[in-house]
Amino acid sequence: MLNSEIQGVKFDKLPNSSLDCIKISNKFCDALVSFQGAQVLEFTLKKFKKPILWLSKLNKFQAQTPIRGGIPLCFPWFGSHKMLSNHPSHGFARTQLWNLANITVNEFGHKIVFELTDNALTHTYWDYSFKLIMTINCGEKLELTLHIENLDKNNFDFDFAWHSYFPVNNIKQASLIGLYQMEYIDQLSSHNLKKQNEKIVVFQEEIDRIYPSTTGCFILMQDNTNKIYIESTARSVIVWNPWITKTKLLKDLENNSWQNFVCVESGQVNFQTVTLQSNHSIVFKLLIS
Ligand code: TA6
Repeated sequence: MLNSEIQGVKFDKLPNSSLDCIKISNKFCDALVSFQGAQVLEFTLKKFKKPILWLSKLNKFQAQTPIRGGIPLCFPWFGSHKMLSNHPSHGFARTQLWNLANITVNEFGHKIVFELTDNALTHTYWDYSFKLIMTINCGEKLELTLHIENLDKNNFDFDFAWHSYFPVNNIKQASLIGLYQMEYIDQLSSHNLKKQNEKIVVFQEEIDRIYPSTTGCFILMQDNTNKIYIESTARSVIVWNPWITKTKLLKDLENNSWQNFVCVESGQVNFQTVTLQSNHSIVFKLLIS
């Protein structure tokens, strides 16, 4: 067990689990972050007294099992692997144990820095040398910075997404602003390119859409008054809710949980795949408030 002399930092284990986590509390927010996946699991802004991330109650927090909720990182591919069906959905970053590089606190809150470098397992899935640095700023806003370094002698392509789960009181009263006139791929139909003709996205049925090129800035109306601002330097966004039938097929979701979350996932996917040259790096940011 790690111990911490830093104010507002507590190292612990996830419930009934061997997985390490960090509990953060400061004047702005409370947060829970797992070492597995460098994944923010919970984040509550004290001024609103409500969580701005959603976490499934059925997570068992078993090692190398994806945790449903918070902000899982999909890297170095999104969704199923294009060629190899036995490769993990959404890549390996979210099920790897990341190294805690640093934690600091100042008047603006806590900054946690996690790192992940290639290892024998990652090379079986993706034969490149790399380093990921995830910086998590827990303050008046939740800010994630992902720094991707290509340490390989070859260039490599990657997709990524912060697969963020946001709470809504009733999905049917929620809506998403910021996608008007953007093109999207409907994962539930013929995968052909469609256009967002309505000014807002509403949720009246299962939805699974990839918008490859957007402004990166959105407003999630949780209901008629409460809203969450999502701003990213990444250009793609994926919008997902499994609705009734799909939810029943996911063992880490309660049957009625589809009513209380929506995923608005910021990243670079599809024709926004990133090509990173050897010995180069790139940085993406996500701000949630
Ligand atoms: O959010 C888009 C998506 O690719 C959906 O198709 C669904 O598979 C979801 O991700 C959840 O994926 P997971 O592997 O976390 O169950």
